[in-house]
Amino acid sequence: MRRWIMHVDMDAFFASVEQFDNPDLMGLPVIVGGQSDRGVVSTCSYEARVYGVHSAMPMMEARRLCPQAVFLPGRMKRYQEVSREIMTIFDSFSPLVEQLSVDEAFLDISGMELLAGSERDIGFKVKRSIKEKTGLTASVGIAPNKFLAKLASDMQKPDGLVVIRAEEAEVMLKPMSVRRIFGIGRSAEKSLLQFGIETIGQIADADLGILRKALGNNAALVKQLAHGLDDRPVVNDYAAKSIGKECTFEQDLHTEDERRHAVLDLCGRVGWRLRRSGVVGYTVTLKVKFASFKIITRSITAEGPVAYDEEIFALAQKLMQSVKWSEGVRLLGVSVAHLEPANAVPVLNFSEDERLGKRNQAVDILKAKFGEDIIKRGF
Ligand code: TTP
Ligand code: MG
Repeated sequence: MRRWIMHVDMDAFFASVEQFDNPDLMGLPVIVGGQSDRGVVSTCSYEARVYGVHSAMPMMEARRLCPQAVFLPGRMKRYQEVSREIMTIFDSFSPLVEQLSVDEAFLDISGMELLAGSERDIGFKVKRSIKEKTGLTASVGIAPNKFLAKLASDMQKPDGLVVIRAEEAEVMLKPMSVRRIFGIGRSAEKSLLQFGIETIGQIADADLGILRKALGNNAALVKQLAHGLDDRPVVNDYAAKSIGKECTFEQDLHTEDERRHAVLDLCGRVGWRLRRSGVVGYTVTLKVKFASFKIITRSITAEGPVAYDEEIFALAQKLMQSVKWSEGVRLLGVSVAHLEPANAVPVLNFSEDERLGKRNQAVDILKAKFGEDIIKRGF
């Protein structure tokens, strides 16, 4: 399967939120940041960037460059709120999302282009979804790896969408300044210059020994990047997270059979998300919302890690037995918490694991290709 990584970065994030919340500011230079004499600019709208204002600039200088701008102190709580909305949108597009900062994330969308038409279509969908739900624009970069995806999202800002293909990467990178490589700051740039190296193309062609002198231990990684290669995975911040899925039913469920089927379906969706994210979990939680809107949750912690549909379902069934089903069910949810990387866990029950592993792998291949509704299991 071809790897496709998407990098999404919101445009002039804090300033755009201010403009959206107060339409009078639309089209005006807006500068957000510390208002005292020693304050610095957090960010500014693209209308203010025309005057040379940028992030991290002293506020005094920004006032001098663009005195007619609207100056605002910023509302961190509000930005966090919008940030959460955006991250939820990302989660709905991919089970494998790595948040980098308040307004940007990597999404692993490998295989999904088979579903959605093309990787560019997925980019459009993400942008449209953000626009619809938050009113804001984002710039999207799509490429075979993180390095190129981040570069791509920056190439057509604001409201951009750029796809870089593996075969065009090296030629495109060649003339770029070494500073375009994430992690090469002013001092690394200086040391490279001592060896006459100014462009990414020159790094690609340089002798590794020379690069080591200039960059130390990072030399090999940087040389790879200069060739457009980067196999760093997209990693979930799974320690803080659980992976789960909920479903509100059009009509309340009343029978054990209906509940069992619904929970089985949820376990399949959760299992798929765990495996795609390369994690296993220990605690399974069942959430039930009854017709009366009363909500209960029940949790169980397994002795060993779980990631296969059958394992999650076995635990969820135990939880179902502990619930008093005295009324109709409006919503059911299954989630798995206490996550860790799958490769950190030694396999104990080898033959059983192998059997389950093969079965789950077959399901995963179908889901990646045709979407997760392609297959439903019966036990
Ligand atoms: P960025 O994504 O770097 O900037 P941006 O979204 O404002 O603009 P761009 O269109 O170029 O992406 O940072 C996201 C937010 O983080 C930004 O809106 C404000 C905050 N921030 C600071 O507070 N200080 C800083 O120095 C930077 C760079 C960002
Ligand atoms: Mg941004």
